[in-house]
Amino acid sequence: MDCIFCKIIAGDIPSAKVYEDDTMYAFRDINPEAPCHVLVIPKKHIASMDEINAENSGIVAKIYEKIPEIARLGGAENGYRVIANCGPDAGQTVFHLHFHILGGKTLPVHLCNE
Ligand code: DGP
Repeated sequence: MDCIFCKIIAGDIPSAKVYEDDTMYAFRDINPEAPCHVLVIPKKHIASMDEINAENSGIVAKIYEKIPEIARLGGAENGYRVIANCGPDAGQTVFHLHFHILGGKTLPVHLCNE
């Protein structure tokens, strides 16, 4: 499958790993927008939030259970924000479900740029 994040999971594209288990892989974003900018992805290919269903939502639950630990491993000691962009209006550029964890500084309070 021609998916850049599947290639990262397979080790075909190098990445800065923060955490890994049987279900998920977490690594540093190539264009960090904060001192801690980690992406958490399921090892199973799920294209976006739109593809979450009763069959695969357990994977998402496991990711959310692990996010506090991954955030701390990534360097967010004083809070963090979790973002999942879905579709063109949200600016999703990689169509493999991913959760951005941002922290390590005081983040702007607004939820979008306008
Ligand atoms: P989104 O806009 O939510 O689809 O964000 C995709 C993110 O993926 C973006 O912040 C940059 C990151 N990214 C894209 N390609 C690579 C890559 O090859 N390596 C790493 N570490 N991050 C990547």
